[in-house]
Amino acid sequence: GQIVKLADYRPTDFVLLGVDMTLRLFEGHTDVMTVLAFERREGVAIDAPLGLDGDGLILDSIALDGEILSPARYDATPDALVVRELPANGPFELRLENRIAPEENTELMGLYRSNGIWCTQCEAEGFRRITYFPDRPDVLAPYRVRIEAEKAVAPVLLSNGNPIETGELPEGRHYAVWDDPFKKPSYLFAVVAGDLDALHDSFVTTSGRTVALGVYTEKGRAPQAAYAMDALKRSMAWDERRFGREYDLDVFNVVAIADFNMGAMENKGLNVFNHKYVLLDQDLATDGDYAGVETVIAHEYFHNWTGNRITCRDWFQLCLKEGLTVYRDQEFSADERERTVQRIASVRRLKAHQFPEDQGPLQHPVRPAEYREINNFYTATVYDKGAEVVRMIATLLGETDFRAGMDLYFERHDGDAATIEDFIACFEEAGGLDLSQFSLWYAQAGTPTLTVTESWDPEQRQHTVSLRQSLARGAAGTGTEPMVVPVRFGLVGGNGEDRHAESEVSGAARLKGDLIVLSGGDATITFTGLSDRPYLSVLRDFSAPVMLDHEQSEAERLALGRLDPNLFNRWRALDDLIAEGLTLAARRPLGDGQPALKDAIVDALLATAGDDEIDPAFRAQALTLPAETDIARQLRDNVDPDRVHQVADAARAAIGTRGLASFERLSAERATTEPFSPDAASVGRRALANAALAYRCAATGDPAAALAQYQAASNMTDRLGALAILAHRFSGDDASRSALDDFYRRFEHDDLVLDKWFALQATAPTHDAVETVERLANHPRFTMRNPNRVRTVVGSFAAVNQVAFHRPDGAGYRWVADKLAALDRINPQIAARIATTFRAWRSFEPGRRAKLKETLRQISEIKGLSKDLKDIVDRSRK
Ligand code: DPP
Ligand code: ZN
Repeated sequence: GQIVKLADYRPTDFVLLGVDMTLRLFEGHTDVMTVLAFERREGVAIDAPLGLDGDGLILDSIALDGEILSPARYDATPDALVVRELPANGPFELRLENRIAPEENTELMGLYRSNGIWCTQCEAEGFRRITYFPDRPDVLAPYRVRIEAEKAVAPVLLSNGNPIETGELPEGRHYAVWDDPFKKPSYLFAVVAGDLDALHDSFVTTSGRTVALGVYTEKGRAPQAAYAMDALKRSMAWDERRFGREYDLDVFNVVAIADFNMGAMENKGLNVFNHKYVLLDQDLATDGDYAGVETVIAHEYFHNWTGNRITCRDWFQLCLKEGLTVYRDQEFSADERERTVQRIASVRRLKAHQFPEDQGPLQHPVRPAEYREINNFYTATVYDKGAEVVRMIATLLGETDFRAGMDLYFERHDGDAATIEDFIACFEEAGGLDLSQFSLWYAQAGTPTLTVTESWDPEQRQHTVSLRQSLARGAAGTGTEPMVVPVRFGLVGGNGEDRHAESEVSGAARLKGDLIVLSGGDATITFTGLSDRPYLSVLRDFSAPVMLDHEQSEAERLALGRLDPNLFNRWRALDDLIAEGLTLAARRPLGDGQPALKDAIVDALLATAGDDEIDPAFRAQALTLPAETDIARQLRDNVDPDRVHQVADAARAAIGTRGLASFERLSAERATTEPFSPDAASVGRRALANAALAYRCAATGDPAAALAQYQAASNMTDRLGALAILAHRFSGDDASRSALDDFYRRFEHDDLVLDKWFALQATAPTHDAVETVERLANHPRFTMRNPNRVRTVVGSFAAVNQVAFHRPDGAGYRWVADKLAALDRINPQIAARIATTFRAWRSFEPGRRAKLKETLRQISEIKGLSKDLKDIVDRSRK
């Protein structure tokens, strides 16, 4: 495949003035007619041809300003259309006709059918599978779209913008015309047609315009869209309040689709969603599902300004819309729910997904400089680290200046296809500061290490804090210059209050309130006038995406875990102690008789968990051990996933045993069946009770309490929480089998719930889960055609089930490779995503390392390997 480079960017030779499309939908095929108005850009050579992108297209006819073109004037291949001898001056019109087959589109890019519903996915390069087009994000134009279909099959016809006309056609057909006055790139184009139900509502914007809202679902499921609709209205109000952003069209529609590669897609005025992020019902959905719907609805809605009104100049700038929009949806969740708990969840996700990516062979900067396949860059680095970079800008500027910078960005770049440089310039102006060094965060890949050391001088009563940053060169080969690292901190006294102290800085840093802005390799800050030694609470709220190397005694960290007025760091003090304990234990040989966690640490955890004064959601977070993949990452090399799992499991049993009475109380309390509500407080109580139940069962080795909760549950969170314990801790036992069978019988009618049944079994941490997934893949309800189903069986097995995927005999690797070979022919994008689980091969002990390496080689030799999968495998092997 060809490498696309940021440095090669240049604008198109022709400016697109407008798009007029007609899609005639029939059973088995769709006829597409596209009229494109162009104008040669000033200064472009008279003989410059017009090149359009295609992907698997066959051109049926082409006319220029109404005249059929002779074949000498153009070259049409499936991948490109080149037209020569175009008018020197003034606009001209190209009229193209082609036929496509949405029914045969298994990649789910372009126009395809899902359960009989026609829908589109065009980001990043799907539009070229519908028609020849300058399919790149810097080509913006207004669109008019006419859809025709048989009325009985597709009574609902939707596209971007506002509806302007509908009417009847012969032979039971009808049509609708949609007009989108906002110039947009082709990746935001969308069409949906089918027999859909809808939930309707409206929203009055701050300037008094009424927007008609619709959430479309498969027949009979509209009531399940109620929470999505509520989240949408809250998102619209929040964006007005927080960022002054008002919605701009007369309608806003969301459509829930069963077969969808991504979570959702922010098409202008017509968001298309994976139905997993729309449909909810307390009997069918967990609290996590509710949170997912809220986040994704908000995220896609927020794209209307950060992504659509201001889009990206090229795909290298993907983080311009994604990092910023993730930052915005995280802020929304923080405002709507509980800030610290949301922050803990985001940091956990960053560490679980982005850190390993940034420290392995698929490493790339937040703004990559080159790619072979853009679909492979919708990554944790672009999204989540991209959001962290925006968060750091907000931290450095402070609330007022950050908002001023955002306002300037919206004002200056509305209607533009912008770059990171454009974005940064707005904050430089608003904050009156130079962000050129800061911008290295976009260009340098890798996770920096921040090393912090302290020394207390009892004579002088002064505390010296030294900070040092370092960045190792990784697979991306980008620079390792010192960056601007905002370090939020506090000096905590024994009374749990932040001390104020005089300070003096030496080295490359400055102090701004509770922020140390480190800008060079190292700096030292001396705090004076202290009565006694404070506890240093550093990197509060995870103010920069770095690995913190802070040598601090266990006693100090236990004190901060109790006292720190910054709740995030109170959580982290304990979490770090636990992670460190587990990492050390995993390095020791099996059965050395030493406990995984010291009693003092367990007691601190139990004190937090049992303290009814503390928010239950926070206590549940505290009880959630670091992910085994995160422990593996911290081990760095010679990882044995079985050992990591044994250590984590032993820790759970030890915590459960020591806190049994408390866990019995906490898990039983909530069995007093309070009525279901998805609000944050109720969610926190359920999370705590379910965590307590898991520890209780880990301690007793008895599934009875889980089985009782499974049977008595009045909502899916409690039911699934109990089932997860049965399926994982008691995998293979009668209690587990009968509960799984019961769950299947209860919910087999609902594919989204069935996914949970598949996922729980695929992730059971036992070696025989390899045989389980083989059985699941042969289950009549398994299909490679539904991305959610593939992700729950193959994807979660490979990404989550560290014990079975990494079974020492290599059977897990072989099974996944086998599935990837089949999947790649159907949906290469999903295959490539799942294949990223092989990337960490170097970090394992020699046996697994060799087998992983060999499996990667075998995958690379699959005949007809897609560009998507080949790109991941090639980069992973390096
Ligand atoms: N639809 C995906 C998202 O919103 C890609 N833009 O992140
Ligand atoms: Zn997005």
